[in-house]
Amino acid sequence: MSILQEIAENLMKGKANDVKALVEKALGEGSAPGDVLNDGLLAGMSVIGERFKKNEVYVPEVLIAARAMKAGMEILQPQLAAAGVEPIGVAVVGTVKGDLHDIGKNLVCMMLEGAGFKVVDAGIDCDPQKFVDVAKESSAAVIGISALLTTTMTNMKSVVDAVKASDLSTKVMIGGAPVTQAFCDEIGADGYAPDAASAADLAKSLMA
Ligand code: B1M
Repeated sequence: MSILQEIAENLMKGKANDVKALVEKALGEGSAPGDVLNDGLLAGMSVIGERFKKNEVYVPEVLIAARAMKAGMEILQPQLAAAGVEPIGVAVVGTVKGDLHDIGKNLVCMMLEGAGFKVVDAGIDCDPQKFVDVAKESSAAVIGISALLTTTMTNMKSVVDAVKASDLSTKVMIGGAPVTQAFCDEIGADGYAPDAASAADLAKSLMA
């Protein structure tokens, strides 16, 4: 097994310390930072994402894999910057106004990072203008909005409207337990994803 495959395997098992050590070793042995990212960390995270979609692994496994990815990224990030490796795009993610649930939103952030995005977490209870302002500041390609309550999902339309009224060309995707494709069509959002791994796929396709 190559060292990059070893990184992917250990990330899938959530072994943060081993991932960190393997990333250091791979860089020390001369692996390119972009290869360590794509064929090591992102390869492992993408398998976890697929397994999560198929209900073969659950939230805890995703969280520990994401923690291992973070550990590897701490070592890799400066090397990536030095090598001029850019994220595939910026995604701003937040929970809609009035809504304090953030576990699903955090999973979406992790999956987007695992797919190669730079993620700006706008937090919870975000009003429409906050999404617009953060997207402008970060030159975001995608805005992701999460809602867990039937009473707050309706606030997603205000975000879609605020983005349309601004000079942004940022795509808006939505998700969360009560949200559906029909609701997405109704409020004019650019896309709906039923789970965090699908959100990462959707974000990539919205950018394409
Ligand atoms: Co609340 N809560 N809660 N809650 N809570 C629910 C959502 C509820 C279904 C419980 C119930 O009654 N059975 C219910 C909503 C009913 C409804 O509207 N239909 C409810 C309620 C009513 C409330 C309060 C109003 C309770 C009260 O105070 N009377 C209150 C509201 C507070 C507020 O937000 N203003 C409230 C508060 C809370 C806590 C603070 C106690 C806590 C949140 C803690 C936190 O998030 N830090 C909490 C919790 C934990 C839950 C449950 C138990 C779990 C939610 C969760 O994290 N699930 C939930 C019941 C349940 O689901 N069993 C419930 C795990 C998470 C991984 O799933 O967020 O769905 P989820 O994310 C999924 C997908 O939906 C998707 O990807 C994720 C996984 O792949 N996804 C996206 C999510 N966002 C996405 C965005 C995307 C794409 C996909 O693109 C951008």
